[in-house]
Amino acid sequence: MSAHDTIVALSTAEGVSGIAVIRLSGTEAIQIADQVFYGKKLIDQNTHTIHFGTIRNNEKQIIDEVLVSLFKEPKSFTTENMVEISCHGSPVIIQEIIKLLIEKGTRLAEPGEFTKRAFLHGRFDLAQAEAVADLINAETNNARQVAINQMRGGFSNEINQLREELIHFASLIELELDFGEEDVEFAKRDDLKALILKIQSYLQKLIQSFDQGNVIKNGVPTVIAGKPNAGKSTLLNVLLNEEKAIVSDIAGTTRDSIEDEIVLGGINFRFIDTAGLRDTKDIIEAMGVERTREKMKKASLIIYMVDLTNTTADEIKKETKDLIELGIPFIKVGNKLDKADAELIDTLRKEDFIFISAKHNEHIEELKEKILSMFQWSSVKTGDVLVTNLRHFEKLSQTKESLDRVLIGLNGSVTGDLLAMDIRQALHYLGEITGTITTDDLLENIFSKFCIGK
Ligand SMILES: Nc1nc2c(ncn2[C@@H]2O[C@H](COP(=O)(O)OP(=O)(O)OP(=O)(O)O)[C@@H](O)[C@H]2O)c(=O)[nH]1
Ligand SMILES: [Mg+2]
Repeated sequence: MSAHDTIVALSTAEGVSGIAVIRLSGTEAIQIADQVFYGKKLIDQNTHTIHFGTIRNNEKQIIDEVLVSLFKEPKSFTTENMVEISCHGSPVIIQEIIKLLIEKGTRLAEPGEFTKRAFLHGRFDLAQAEAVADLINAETNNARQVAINQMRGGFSNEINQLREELIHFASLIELELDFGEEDVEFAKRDDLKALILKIQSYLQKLIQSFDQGNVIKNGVPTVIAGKPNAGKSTLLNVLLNEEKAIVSDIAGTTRDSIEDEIVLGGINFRFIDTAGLRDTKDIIEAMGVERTREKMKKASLIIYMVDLTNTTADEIKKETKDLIELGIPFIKVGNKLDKADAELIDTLRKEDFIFISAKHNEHIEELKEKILSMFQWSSVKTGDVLVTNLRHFEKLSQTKESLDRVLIGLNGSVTGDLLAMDIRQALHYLGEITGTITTDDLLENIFSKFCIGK
């Protein structure tokens, strides 16, 4: 099928709504719309105009009254002819209109196909196309801002420019190779080294931004862990402001993990309440404890909670040691402050504990501040460039590794052909980020994750 065949899809959400938008894109989009739209003749109208009329499946039967927006190539999202039909948001109307358009020669779009076409026609590069999906899926204001910064250019321009400079050197070195035995040096090694150092420092900045970018895009899985009865479920409920988990004074109440998300300081936290850690003969509880350990390993943050009325400094020392071995950042929380022993509190104060009463909602704000302080940065602003996409992060890291090898080669005066190989490799990885180099598999992988209609 040609890339220009005309595709159709509902671009607004499924279900009943005030208005729904059905989108068409392709060479024939306007002619096909003209066959079902009764009002003005669309083909004679200017681009970027809106027209009122009816959609009919024959001269007589009106399916709906609609507004049609026209976008003539190349001034559209996909750069192809596009028509957007705004109809009433009833699933029956939507279905009838799409059915009719398919009868007239369009086909149903695949997931992400509008964006894919925009990319293939050079409307934007691959990293920007991926940012479109991130923008739609943004769950916090920060995530929205990062996505829109990337969609509007982000690191694409810089990477493309650095890539161009590197290509220049690669071709000079390859030219040297053509001269074989003769001792020529077209590519000045000092200049090449300076360029690579410049690229490395830019890559390093981007790679480092992933820690923050990843948190902004994917949120922070935060496990609440500790012994049975410490008050973990009570804390989860207080944080969520909802009676989500069962609380009881029976040790071993929570068996499965229970989780939910809240936004704190512009970051999405997924709090995970878990079965209390202890050796138990109860098979189900033991499975729950195993699950807790799994969740802890995958967490980005652990809230380690102790029951101040039922623990000792020695016990805490041992548990903290286990946590340090796990290597995941954790916050130490002493619960049941209302009934706690003053002496124990004094001892733990030196250990950087936060004291709360989950049941009485005391010092919870302090705990929230502590949690946020683990991710301290100011909120994302227009123009800030952060890497949020794992694929980009991996490609950037691979580019950097290839360039590391070029630098080592330059310092050890390696032959031109080896240098050229590593430079080509770096160029390949850079090209994959912005999509100068793509494969069908890569595109399929990226766009299949989009929704239909985008
Ligand atoms: N006095 C006091 N009691 C509390 C506090 N927080 C929780 N509790 C009580 O401690 C008991 C255990 O609370 P849970 O939240 O079920 O404890 P848990 O850590 O989830 O326990 P498991 O699910 O068994 O691992 C309940 O009776 C709570 O009411 C507190 O701040 N002060
Ligand atoms: Mg519990």
